[in-house]
Amino acid sequence: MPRTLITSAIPYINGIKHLGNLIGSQLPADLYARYVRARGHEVMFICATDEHGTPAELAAKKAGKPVAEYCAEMWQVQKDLADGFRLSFDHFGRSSSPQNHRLTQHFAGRLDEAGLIEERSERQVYSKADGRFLPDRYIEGTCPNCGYERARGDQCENCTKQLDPTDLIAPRSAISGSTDLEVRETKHLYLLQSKLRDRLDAWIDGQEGWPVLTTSIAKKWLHDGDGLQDRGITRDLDWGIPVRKGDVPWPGMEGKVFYVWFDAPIEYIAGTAEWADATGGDWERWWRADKGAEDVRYVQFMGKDNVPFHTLSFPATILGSGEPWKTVDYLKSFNYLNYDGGQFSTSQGRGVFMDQALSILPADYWRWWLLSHVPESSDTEFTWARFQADVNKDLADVLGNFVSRVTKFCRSKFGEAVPEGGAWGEAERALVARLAEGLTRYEGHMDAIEIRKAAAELRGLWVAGNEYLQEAAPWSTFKTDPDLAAMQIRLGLNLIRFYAVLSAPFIPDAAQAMLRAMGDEGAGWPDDVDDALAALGPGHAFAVPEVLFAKITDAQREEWEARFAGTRA
Ligand code: B3M
Ligand code: ZN
Repeated sequence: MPRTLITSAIPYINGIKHLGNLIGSQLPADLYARYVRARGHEVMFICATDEHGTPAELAAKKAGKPVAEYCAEMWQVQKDLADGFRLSFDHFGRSSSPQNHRLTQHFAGRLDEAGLIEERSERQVYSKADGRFLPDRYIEGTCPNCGYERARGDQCENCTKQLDPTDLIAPRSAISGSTDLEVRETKHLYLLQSKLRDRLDAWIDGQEGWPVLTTSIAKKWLHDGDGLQDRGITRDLDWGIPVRKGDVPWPGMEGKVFYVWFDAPIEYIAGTAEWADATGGDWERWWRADKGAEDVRYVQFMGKDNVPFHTLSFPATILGSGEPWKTVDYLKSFNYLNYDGGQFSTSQGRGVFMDQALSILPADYWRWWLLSHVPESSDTEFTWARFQADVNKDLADVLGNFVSRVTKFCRSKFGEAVPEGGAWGEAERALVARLAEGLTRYEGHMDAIEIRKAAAELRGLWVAGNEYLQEAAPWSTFKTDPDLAAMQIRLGLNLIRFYAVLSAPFIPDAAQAMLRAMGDEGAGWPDDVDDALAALGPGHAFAVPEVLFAKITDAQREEWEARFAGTRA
């Protein structure tokens, strides 16, 4: 059985994520996990909350709570929302787990033994007004690379360049806004990434068929200008993973913690260990080539701003350890989803957030629209008008209408069981041939994680069924040839089952409702379209399902447009 390890970038703990975050990693990762499970793979799908560093501390401060308490609460909030969107993680972990403490300290110890860590006295920005050092996001200023004015101390959101706080032009404290800053000496550990440049370069060159977006970002930071820099991996903060060499203290590093971007990707491994501890499973067979993971295919999902950390920093940790850890086999990255003429923004509360989305519509509406418009080759934009038009057309007019017409017609003319009728004729054989070709293309796009193409192909399969029904017109043939109508409807009912199975990765709740109505909840992926469309034989009982997708009305659209126009309180 093929084995697939899937990780989604782990969302920061600092509040509820917006739809741009969701479509940038977790949702496409879930689509793929559901698909490969349906194709018979053994899957380990891991996500977690990213709980350390300045985002967590700043958010807890704002909420007026101790940071550990804040993180525990927000983990539950994010977990419930993930469940609401039907994200099918095998485990949703926490980067603050004991497993991650242990593994992060282990990696640091190994890197030190390999001569890849150096203690450096460095100049850090100190805020006199705040009485503390200002690492990473505690400081904001202008990006020296692109001139963006709201760049943070760790990375420029605009051009993705990784930064050090002292690089910023016109810096200010993110806590107090104070510009009364000075540079002071402090000691930190540096990961000597520059020594790993050739190994990383060769490793990236050895990857076949990665998306251009991924490799171009990796190569850019590997070769451009100052190229791969040694990175400080410790911070003067209270909250985080204490700096230790494996299980022994690190002299001179007392009171310091690891940098959040050092421990966050290690949580992919630690999250699997959390899963193992909770279930009695074996996590090493997913992660260690010497413990059975050599045949695992590892796929990562993330937004483009996270790519440098996953193509350079995290592989530097893994390769530098000298141990046989699994590295990523395919890295799928995404551009940004914009909101109604601007950007989604957590800090400004702009856009639609996961809790708000679920409060107005079921998950499948969002899943379908977001996945079928996923920003793969360029940024895309959410507008309420597009959302309304696409959802009404694809889900209500095409798929929902098909299901409703077939089941209601059958109930009224033949009763609630699959009717018999004669053998397929020319029109049916032509439809089956069309569906078989489409299915092969759909599988090809899903295998390649070409999500927009896959969604378009799936929509095409739904449309083909509708067109068939329109031309076959069983409501007319019934009057002259009830047997012919029965055969057409028998095929229609089987199409509902077929669509449910293929659509489940995109719209799992509707798919389940369709299968339940067809009395075949265990239906598996079709090997052969002819067989799949004869699976429900004459006499098989079915039910007319509730309306699958209600149309979004103009009044609803206008109300939501107004409600979500401003910024969240
Ligand atoms: N938490 C950034 C983000 O949510 C960061 C990802 C970590 S992946 C190891 O976009
Ligand atoms: Zn920049």
